Amino acid sequence: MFYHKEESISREELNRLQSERLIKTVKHVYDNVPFYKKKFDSAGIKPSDIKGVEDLAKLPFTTKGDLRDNYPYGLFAVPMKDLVRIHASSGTTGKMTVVGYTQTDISTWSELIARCIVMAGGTKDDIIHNAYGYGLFTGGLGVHYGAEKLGATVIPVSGGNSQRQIKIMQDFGSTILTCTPSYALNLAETRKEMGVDLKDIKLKAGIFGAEPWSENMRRDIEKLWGIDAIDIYGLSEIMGPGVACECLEKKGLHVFEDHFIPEIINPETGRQVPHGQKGELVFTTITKEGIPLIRYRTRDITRMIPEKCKCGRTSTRMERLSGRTDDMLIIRGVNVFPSEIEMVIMSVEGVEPHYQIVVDRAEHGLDTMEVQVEVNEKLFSDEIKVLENLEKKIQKEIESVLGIGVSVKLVEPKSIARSEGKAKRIVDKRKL
Ligand code: DLL
Repeated sequence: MFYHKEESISREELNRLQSERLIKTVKHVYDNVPFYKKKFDSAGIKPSDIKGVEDLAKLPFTTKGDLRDNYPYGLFAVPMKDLVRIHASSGTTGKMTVVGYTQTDISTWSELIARCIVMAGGTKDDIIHNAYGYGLFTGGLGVHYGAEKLGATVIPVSGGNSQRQIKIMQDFGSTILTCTPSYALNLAETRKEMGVDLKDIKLKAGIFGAEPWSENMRRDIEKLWGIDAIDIYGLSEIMGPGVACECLEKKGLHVFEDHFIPEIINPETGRQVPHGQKGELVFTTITKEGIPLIRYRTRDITRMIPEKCKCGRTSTRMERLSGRTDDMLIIRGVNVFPSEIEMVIMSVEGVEPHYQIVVDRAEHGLDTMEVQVEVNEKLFSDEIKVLENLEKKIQKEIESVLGIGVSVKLVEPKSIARSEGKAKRIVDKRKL
């Protein structure tokens, strides 16, 4: 087992390293980004007030709104001539968020991805089938450079053209698949349709992320491909993929704390929650040059796992994401996370892992939620009674988890649009 040297250091050593890097980063942004100087000044904070990680909470938060207000380059901390790459994420609303990388940033990022591949059991002998989208999205190029850094062979196939993907996998001998979990399911379906036998595919692992998925979906993907499915997390503002990643224990994602300091806060009060409790994930980058971010509010919800991991790495782990503060649907006043619905759907025999949640507001003003779930061919050709009973069963289970009424509609196989990148699970027709 290979560890990067920072992965098994003691808490004290890590603390020292983080403090040193934090102090440097705070000074760097204060001196080079007018936005931070203004923000720190108005909060009455000087860089010299930050003596180590224990002072982190004195610093103000940064939000996606700040990035948008300073579109495109306002938060960059180095002159453009020092940047070698730009990425951007479109998001669902408004302006893109734009990030820039120096040569050192690209090198750090690549090293982190290399560490992720190793955590998934990969080595330089692997053939990485990279089906994350190439372009402004960080998934494609991020994984690409990391795979090369490890010395593995990367196939830059990008997303789409699923039949060709399967042919390439078969002919080129891909051993590790990297893409979104929904695309891994989509590809599994294509493989079956093409009649390609699993024994002609050499995949042994997959590194999946960029969208929420559940433990049950992991089980499905592992079975469909005969692989270890590893969860990778990241966001373009902080770096891209490779902010945290699971090891083969598959018990939460190790955060690369030598580069990013995580905090969990109560999204309403902004205060840190006790260790182990759920809340909003906040990151401070401590080695980034191009666009360092201080206490960046990710809007992602998770908790830190206090226990040590069996793999031997000493870094803290975060639980698989349970949703986003802005993905949370408020249905008739009740907070609903799509992940809770997914958990139920994926535990039912005979339904496919393809679903969509349609939210609307009825004329009388009440919110309605319909969960559309695909069934497999066999079930679909069954008696109507069987389908009705299954609909009722799923409805009851979702209702008992959420505590509100929903309607469930079983739909034909293949009727829900397949994704080649991030899946669109929620259709909110309400005009809020
Ligand atoms: O999705 C970076 C990435 C690429 C991560 C490839 C993993 C693999 P953004 O487009 O900026 O960056 O979207 C970031 O996606 O805040 C989460 O809400 C969500 N997300 C990312 N990874 C996971 C994951 C990339 N493993 C946003 N589980 C984040 C759940 C995830 N959600």
